[in-house]
Amino acid sequence: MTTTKEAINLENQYGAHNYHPLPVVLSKGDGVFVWDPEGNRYYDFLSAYSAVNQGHCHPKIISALREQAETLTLTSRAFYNDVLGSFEKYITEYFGFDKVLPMNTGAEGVETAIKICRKWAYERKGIPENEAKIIVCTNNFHGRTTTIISFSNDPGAQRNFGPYTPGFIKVEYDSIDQLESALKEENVAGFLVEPIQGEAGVMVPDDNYMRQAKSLCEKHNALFIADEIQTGIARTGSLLAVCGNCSCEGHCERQPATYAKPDILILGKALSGGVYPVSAVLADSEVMDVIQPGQHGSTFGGNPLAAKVAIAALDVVRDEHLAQNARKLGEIFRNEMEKLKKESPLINKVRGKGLLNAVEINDSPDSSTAWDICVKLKENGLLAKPTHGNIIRFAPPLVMTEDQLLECVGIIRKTVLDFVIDK
Ligand code: IF1
Repeated sequence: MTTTKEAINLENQYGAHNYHPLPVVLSKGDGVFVWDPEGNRYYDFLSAYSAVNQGHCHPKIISALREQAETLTLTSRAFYNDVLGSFEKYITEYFGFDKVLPMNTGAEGVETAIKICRKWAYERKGIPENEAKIIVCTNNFHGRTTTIISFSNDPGAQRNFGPYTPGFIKVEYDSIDQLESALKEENVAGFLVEPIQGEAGVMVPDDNYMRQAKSLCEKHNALFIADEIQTGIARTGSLLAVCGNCSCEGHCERQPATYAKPDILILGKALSGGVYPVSAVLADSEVMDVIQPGQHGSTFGGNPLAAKVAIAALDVVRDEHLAQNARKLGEIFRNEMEKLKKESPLINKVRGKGLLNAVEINDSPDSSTAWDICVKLKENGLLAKPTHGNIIRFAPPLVMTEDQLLECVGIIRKTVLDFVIDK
């Protein structure tokens, strides 16, 4: 067994330094818990950035993985396979769309959505070739490919990766006025947006932002593209964050007024319960049918192993009522953090939806305070990591019980109240 020290040294010596992990090594995961090589147990409050909504190594998902892995893993799309069609039927009915284009990573899903949107603009909207513009938001995070970072405003993600892909217009997040004026520009093909900006620090927009954005896109014949890679799959207390306040757990026939159905929906992360890379782009036929044979794909996209795992992962979300649990526990968590805010000068703001939450620490984003608090949290048995300096994201697996959540609130409370900023 590799010790914590050995594992860290090996990564430092042989791995690219593209991350700065918290000083903890994980060697086992089960449900809401992870363990280090020395057997210390931690509550996981990051959930692999919301990829393990169903909990680590969920038995139903693992047995689907194991069974398919011993049968047929990869065929390429040069041939049909006996799992993909069933998955495509299942996921399109589950989310209420005509068609799905299966990929692997979230960034590939976003790139796929951008290509579909542009192709639709040229072939259905009649925008002149190579003139399509897609509106994006400031402080967005949609992945790390060259095109995606071309429309990032995070210098760390963008600098020295040029030349950049053109064709993107930036507007302020949660600003309907700026979106409306951008939609009036010529050659606008679509609007790509996170229903809640995760990496930016769990920025929750106005309740009506998604619905208003959708209707503005309809008015200006532009595609409304929702990146639910992090907010989807029950994380924010409903099946999708664009469901608004509906506590739906599967495609709801009610189509409540709060539901801002995207023209293109992008899913990833928890679509596989963190067991295998699976992403998917869903759209109705009038959009999806712009893609014809030979125009898009990937070696692993739609492989039988991914398809089987994703079916099991979505079953778990529905069977275990994870959206309802996320909604209930999220309210408790934010209430408890608001109480802690009254007791500690360290906490500036509390925000989030469902079990995607963040606490803003009352110190400069350039300070190490949030990081130092996370190191202390680790010592007290809970793993979380700051995003953007002074904001700590708290996102446990959605299978957590209320008792476990309250125990974690106790750990956070103790850690924050005992914490002394060393200047
Ligand atoms: C890293 C962030 C989170 C995403 C949204 C697309 C993707 C992501 C809304 C791309 C991925 C991951 C990437 C990972 C850390 C994590 C992250 F901090 F980077 F921004 F969650 F907030 N759209 N987010 O959140 O999906 O290609 O990674 O499968 O790159 O460090 P991917």
